[in-house]
Order: sequence, then C-alpha cells, then structure tokens
Amino acid sequence: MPERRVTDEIQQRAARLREQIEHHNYRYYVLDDPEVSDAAFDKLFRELQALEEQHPGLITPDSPTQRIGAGPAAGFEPVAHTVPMLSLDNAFADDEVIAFEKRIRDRLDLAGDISFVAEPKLDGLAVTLIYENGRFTRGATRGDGLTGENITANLRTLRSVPLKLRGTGWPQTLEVRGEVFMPRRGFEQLNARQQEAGEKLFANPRNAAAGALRQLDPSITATRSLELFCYGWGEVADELPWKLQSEALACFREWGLRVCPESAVVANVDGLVDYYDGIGRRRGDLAYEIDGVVYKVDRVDLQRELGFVARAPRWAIAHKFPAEEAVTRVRAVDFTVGRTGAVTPLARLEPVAVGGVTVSNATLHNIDEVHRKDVRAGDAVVVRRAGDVIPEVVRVLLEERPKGTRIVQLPKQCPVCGSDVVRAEGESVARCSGGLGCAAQRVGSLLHFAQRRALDIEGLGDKLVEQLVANALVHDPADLFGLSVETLAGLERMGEKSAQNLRARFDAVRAKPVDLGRLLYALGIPQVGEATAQSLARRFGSLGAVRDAGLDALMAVPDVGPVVAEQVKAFFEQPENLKVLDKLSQVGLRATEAAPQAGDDADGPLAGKVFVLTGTLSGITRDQAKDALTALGASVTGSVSKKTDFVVVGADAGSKKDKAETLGIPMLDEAGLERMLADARKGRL
Ligand code: JCF
Repeated sequence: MPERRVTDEIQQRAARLREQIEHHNYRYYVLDDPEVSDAAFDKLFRELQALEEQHPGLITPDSPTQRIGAGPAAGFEPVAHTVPMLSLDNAFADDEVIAFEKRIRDRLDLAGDISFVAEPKLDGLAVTLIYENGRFTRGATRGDGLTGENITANLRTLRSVPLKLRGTGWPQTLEVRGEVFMPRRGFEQLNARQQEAGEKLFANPRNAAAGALRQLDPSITATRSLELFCYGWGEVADELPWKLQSEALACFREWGLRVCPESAVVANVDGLVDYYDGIGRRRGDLAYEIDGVVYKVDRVDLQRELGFVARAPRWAIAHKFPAEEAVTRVRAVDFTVGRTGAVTPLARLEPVAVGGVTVSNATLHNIDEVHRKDVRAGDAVVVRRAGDVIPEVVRVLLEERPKGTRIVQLPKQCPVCGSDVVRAEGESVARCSGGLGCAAQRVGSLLHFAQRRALDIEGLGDKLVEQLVANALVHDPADLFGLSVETLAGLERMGEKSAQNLRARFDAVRAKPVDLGRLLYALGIPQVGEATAQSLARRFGSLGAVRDAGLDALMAVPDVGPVVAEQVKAFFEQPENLKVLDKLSQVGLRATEAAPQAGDDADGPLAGKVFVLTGTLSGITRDQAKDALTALGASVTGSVSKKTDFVVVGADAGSKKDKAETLGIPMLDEAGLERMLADARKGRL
C-alpha cells in the first residue's frame, strides 16, 4: 500500500496518542493507579498502531508500539559497567542488623539518629538501564558485577520500563538500577501454560524471570509478565540531582521509573527491625516473592564516606527471611486417614529447612493432585511452607527424575483398618468405608472433639488418644468422661500429675453448660465448620431444636444450603449418633440453651444480606471485614451461591470471583466495601 500523505493533523494525532499511552502506562505501572479501563487503553494503542501502519514514516524508536522491534539476537553482547554493580551483604538474625547499625555509627562517629531507606528485597534479577537525554538507550544484566550482557531489546518489552523519561530535571546520562521480577500470578500462569504444552516447569519465579530475560527472541520475553522496581543508580552525568537515597527514589517515580511502593524511610536499629517484622507479616500477601528486606543509609554523603568492602557497600545490608521454598527428595508417598475417613496422600521427604523449620512431611491433598503434579517416590520436588500453613509439594523437577519411578496408585484398602476405600462419583476425596470402626477415624473424631475451638480439653493430645483407642479404652467422646485417674496414669508418657490434671479438665468441661455452637462443631457433622455451627446454634437455640429441625428450617440459616441441610438432618437421624448424644447427656454434658433468633442482627442496616469474601484485602484483614459486616447484621458465608448478595473481591481472587461473574452477583472491591460499611454505619443504606 502506498504511503498516504502525512498531514500535520495526523502527525499531531500520533503525538497526542503517544502522550496519552505513556501517561496511562505511568498511571498503571508506576503509580499503580490507572485512570482508564484496559479496554480504553487498548483502543488508544490500536489507533496508534493503525496510524503507524498507514504511515510508517511516523514511527519513532521510542513509540510505545515499538517495544517488540528487534528480531531474535544471535547472542548477547558483553557490556562493561562503568560503575560496578554491587551485591549486598546478608544478615540472617536481628543481632547482625544491630551490628550493622553499630558499625556505621562507629565509623561515622555518630551519636544521633540515622535514617535509612528500607524496602523489600525482590527475588529477581538485577539489571541496569541507561537513559541518554531521557531516552532508554541500553539495558544490561548484572553479570559478574563488572561485565553484564546487553539485553536492551528484551527490557524494551517490559511495560514498566519507560522508553522516554517523563518530566524534567533528569541528568543527561542516567544509569538506573533495579530488579526485574515475575509476580506470583504471572508465574503461576506461565507454569500452567508450560504444563499444558508439556514443557518443563520453572522451580520458582526467579528462574522464570531469568529465563524470560535471557530469551534471544524478545517477542517471547514480551509474553512473560515481567516487572521492574528501580532502587539505585550507576553512572550519573553530570551531577547527582539528589542528596538522599529517598530523594533518588522520589525522582525516579516522577520520571516514570517504577519504585517499590513498600519502600520507607525509618530511623535507627529499632526502625529497621520494626520494618522487617511488618513486611515479614505481610510477605505472603504481596503480589511478588521477596526473600528479605534491604536497608540503606539515606544520606548519600554518608554512603560515600562509608564506601565499600570487596563487592558490597558498607552502607547497605540485606536482612533475609527464612526461605519459604526448598528443593528436596520424596522418600515415599504414604496415605493417612483422617477424622472423616478421607484418605490423604502424604509425601515423606528427606528433611529440609523451609520457612525456618525442618520439614519431613508434606501434604499432597488428594490422589488427583498427585497425578496432576505426577509426584513419585524418588522425585526431586519443590516444597513450600508459608507462615503457619501445612507444608506442601509445589511441583516436581522432572529433569531430575531418577529411572524406574512408578506412578502412585490410590490404595484399594484402608491402610489402617483394611476396609474398602471408596470414592464417590465426581469427588476428589477418597474415603475409608470403615466409619467409626476404623481406629484412624475414631482417633480423628476424638481429637476434633477435644480441640481448642471445640470442647477445648487441654492435654488430650494425639499420642494419648491413639493409645486410648488402641487399648479400646475409648470408643466415643462420651467415654472420655468415664476415664479414671488410675487408667490415665497407666498410659505411656502420662505421669500421675498430668492424669489428675486431665481428669480435672473433663470434670470442668461438664461442670457447666458448654457453648452450643462449640458442641455442634465438636460433633464433627460433615460440612459443618465453626461458622455454620455457630449459625445453627444462634438460629435454633438448643441441641434439641437443631436435632428436630426439618430441611426447610435448616436451609433458612444463612450459611446452610441444601447439601449442608441434608448432612445435618442425616447426622441426627443416625441411631449411632443419637446413642452418643444420649451417652454425653448421661455423663452430665449439657449445652447452653437460648431462645431461637431470627438472624444475626435482624435490625442492622445490612440485615439479610449475604456476603462472601475472597482474595487478599490490603487495608483490613478478612476477619475484621467479617466482624464489621456481621456487626451490621449481614452474614458472611464461605461459598458463592444464588443466595449471595455481594462478593467482596481482593487481590488475586480465584474461583469465587469467577463463580460470582457466572452467577451475575454484584462484586465490591475493597474501596467499595469500605464505602458500603461507612454508608451502613451512617444509616444511608
Ligand atoms: O530487591 C533487590 N533484590 C535489591 C537488590 C534491592 C536493592 O536495593 C539492592 C539490591 C542489590 C544491590 N541494592 C543494591 C545496592
């Protein structure tokens, strides 16, 4: 097609579009605060693409359409860093941080406050970006710190890398340093795609980011969701426009370079440790993986005075978190049987330190999961343990699989009692059919009954319950209350004193009525968790009323749908269960009784409204949100159904959001929730 004449008008339109696209990129990537929808952005982008297609003369190298310009490279050229790219010393414990701060005070002979910039330490790849007269001209990896590789074409594909700096005041030559990383979401999506295509899985986001950046073909890099946070500088000509590290970060932001929003100025060693603890608590909620935090002396003149040792500055340190993931080998895949008879595969591992503790078992959830991940005895696996969660096998490193491994099969018989293992149509969970005849299920039920959130019988641990069941001393929860001090003291690992304490605890539990909600939860009715048990207790007031409730009455409870109602009814129809309830009452256990209630706060401004919370909220915890909603009369349930009025969607929401979309249920983001709470409190709803 012959090129059409480029009028001034067209030229101006293209320039205006570039400006708008750059502006929206900045709002989105740097400020994290987009002004327009993705669709509106795409519309501008496509208009510019169309204009440039019709008039190739309009194309400039820094046009936002030109991010994937260069074709595949033959290899990466070496780039010498004029200012070396430093690494950081590590601190693993608080006393190493105390020593770091003290060393600085001693060297500078400083007694007053010292300010530091603190920021999360991303687990990605260090890169350097050179801007000449405000234009991105070259980008490189860190390499060995002195020489890296030229990855300009790949870095151009990152939307958080501005091709042109915004605003004014930037130095003629500005070398910015930062970390390229892959957010968790992008990593999961990439591995899902790899799995689908039968390609190898990446062990962690860092490896995935490294792989993406070192693609010779930038169009592949462009398909990987990489992001950049800037945290430092190299060559700057002619003069540094800042006196503080924190001012440098503020300049970067103004010029359109993305800076981690968590970075903060803190003072003295207490400020450092508080920051570490605060970020550590929120670590799992961040959209990206971090392996610690970095502290830097804020004043650049003091940084200069402190200088370097070997490759690391004296004015900065990385304070590491315990690793949340580690690689180890699977010794065997066993199957355990729980309270509900669920037969759960469990990986027995070579012990490995993860998240600050030694892990030797990891859950595999269910047999479908074992097959989906294809975990086998002998495999090298990535194990993850974040916070208090049960360690799990994340993925297999297939390239390290030894010869002769075999696919794991679900056992046909219960490994504890030998009854048939059955799996209902369409269910992922397989169960032992032995019921309470199975010792494992009895042990599980008793532990559930005694747990803190149920009847709270302190001192009744798993080793003890296993002995009680194995010696046929206890068959059901009621039997616990008949145990004598002598019987208890005769068991392994039980002294006279602990036996007396436990006996006293049994007596204390039945001395006064136990909370009905707790008792209902303790009974272990299938599908009845704590929240449902409490709803049932509130609505019906007494054990007898729950027992006699029909399906319709049960389903009128906010948390209860047809499946749960059926389970509750079936539980109270089973003669075995009624016998246990009878025995409990004979041994003197009573539940609280109250008048039945219509709803949570039947007069509250949100009465009758049913909410579901999903994803991560940032300014409020889920429990707080739940309390705030229920205090206004709303009910909060765990799963989305036609009864749900609103779904509150936080970051990284998954299937519940999808379900809400399918069912057309209104969704609120965090700001929307806050507005609704505020309006409800002011009586504006
Ligand atoms: O986030 C990081 N991985 C990170 C690495 C952050 C920093 O502020 C760094 C760094 C490596 C070297 N600062 C230096 C000087």
